[in-house]
Amino acid sequence: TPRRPLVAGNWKMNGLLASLAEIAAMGGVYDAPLRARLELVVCPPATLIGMAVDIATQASIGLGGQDCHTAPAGAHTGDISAEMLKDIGAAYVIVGHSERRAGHGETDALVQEKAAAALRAGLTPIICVGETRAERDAGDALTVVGAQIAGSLPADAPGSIVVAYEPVWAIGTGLTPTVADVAQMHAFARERVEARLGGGKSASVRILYGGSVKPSNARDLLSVANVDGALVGGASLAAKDFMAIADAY
Ligand code: G2H
Repeated sequence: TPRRPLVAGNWKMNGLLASLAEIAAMGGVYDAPLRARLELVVCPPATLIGMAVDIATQASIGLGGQDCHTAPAGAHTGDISAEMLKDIGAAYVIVGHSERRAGHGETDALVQEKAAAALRAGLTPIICVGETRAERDAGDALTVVGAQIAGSLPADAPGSIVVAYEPVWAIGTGLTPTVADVAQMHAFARERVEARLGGGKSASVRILYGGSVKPSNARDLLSVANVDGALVGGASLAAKDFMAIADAY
């Protein structure tokens, strides 16, 4: 595959100054052979990104935000723009995570606007999609994810964007889909990305799997065709677990 695998950590609302030591520890394990195999990114809370830049840069670890506003600046109390993330040293930003879709009412249209804002600011968006348990049980998983891809990716996005398939029922639950289900979904997702972007761009779009990825299941999940890496939540907080997952490649 021409796609460089990407293992990204999503710290969610976790991390204090002391947690910077984990990024340093990740850097200690992310040696030249591992760097040659895969790209490593950490998305700490925005409060820590600026503090993490020196440590991460030295270790060749990329940094990302977990959300951004659609506007570059303005009267939006509490929000953070893609420009601000870029300014302090982030290269990526997660948009449309299910916790934002569910907890903050984010729609596909809004997620698409955020992804476009990220691209304008020079960030690579990691655009999240995924079905709920009820949707999967009803046999609608592919339909739902297909619609999310069509609605959440800017039509003119480049092939450098990242898509993360995160079944909502697998997030933080310890449950994961079968390897066969992951293979089916990722092949379908690539097809839908191509339908949305066109021009063969989907061949370079990295499609990550996310949802309860841990050292013990990483090898199985990451060896599936069309899985170009992982978006890791809980298991990315400790360098030991996160690097064990990265080492599964
Ligand atoms: C899914 C994932 C990271 P976890 O939200 O985005 O979290 O690995 O804790 O299930």
